[in-house]
Amino acid sequence: MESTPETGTQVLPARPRILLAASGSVAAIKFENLCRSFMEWGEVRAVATKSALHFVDKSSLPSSVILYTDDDEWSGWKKIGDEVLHIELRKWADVLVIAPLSANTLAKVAGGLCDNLLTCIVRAWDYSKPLYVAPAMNTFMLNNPFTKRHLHTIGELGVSLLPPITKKLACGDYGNGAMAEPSVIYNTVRLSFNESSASGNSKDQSI
Ligand code: PCO
Repeated sequence: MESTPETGTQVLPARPRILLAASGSVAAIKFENLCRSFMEWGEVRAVATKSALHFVDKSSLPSSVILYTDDDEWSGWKKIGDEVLHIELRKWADVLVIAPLSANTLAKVAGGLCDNLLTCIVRAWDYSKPLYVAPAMNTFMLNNPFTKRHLHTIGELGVSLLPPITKKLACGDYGNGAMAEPSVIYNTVRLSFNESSASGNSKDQSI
C-alpha cells in the first residue's frame, strides 16, 4: 500500500491488488466463486498449490485472473538478476487471502516452512499488509490440538482468521471445518481492509 511522502499517511487504493490463494482442501471447489467476488472490488491474481489443483477447475476461472502455480515459480528464472515470482507477488499484492487454508498449509506456514509458491509468498510476507486465512478441514483435524497451536502462532504474526463453519462436510461427516461462505469471506475482507486502511493499521483484526 502506498503512502504520501509528505505525511506518511496510507492511501487507500481505489482498486486494491488482491492475491487470492487456494491450498489443498476440497473447499477449493469454491475458488472460482471467490475469484469472481473479489474481481468486483479489485485486481485479482491467483495462486494454487499442487493439491488445490485437484479441486480448482482452471478453465472456469475468469480470463482476467492470472493463475500462478508451482511450475511458474522457476520456469521464468534463467539467470541471476531475473525476477523471482514469490518475491514479485509479495511486492505486488496489497492483501493476501488464503481460502481455503488446508491443515497441511496451516502447519507449514506456522512452522515457517516454504516448499512451494504459496508458502514462499507467506514466508516473505510484509505483515504491515493484511493476510487473511479461511481454514477448511475435517472436524477431527480442526479439533486436533495442532490446529489451535498453529492458528495461535500465525495470529501472533498478524494473520486474520475467517473462521470455519459447521455443516455437512465433503466426506459426509457433520461438524465444524467447512470453509466460511465465499460471500462472508469477501464481505469480511473488504470491510476490514477498508477499515484498517482508513485507520492506518492493517493489524487490528488479528486472531
Ligand atoms: C474433507 N474436508 C472438508 C472440509 C471442507 N469442506 C467444506 C464444505 C464444502 C461443501 O460445502 C466441500 C465446500 O463442506 O468447506 O469437507 C474431509 S471430511
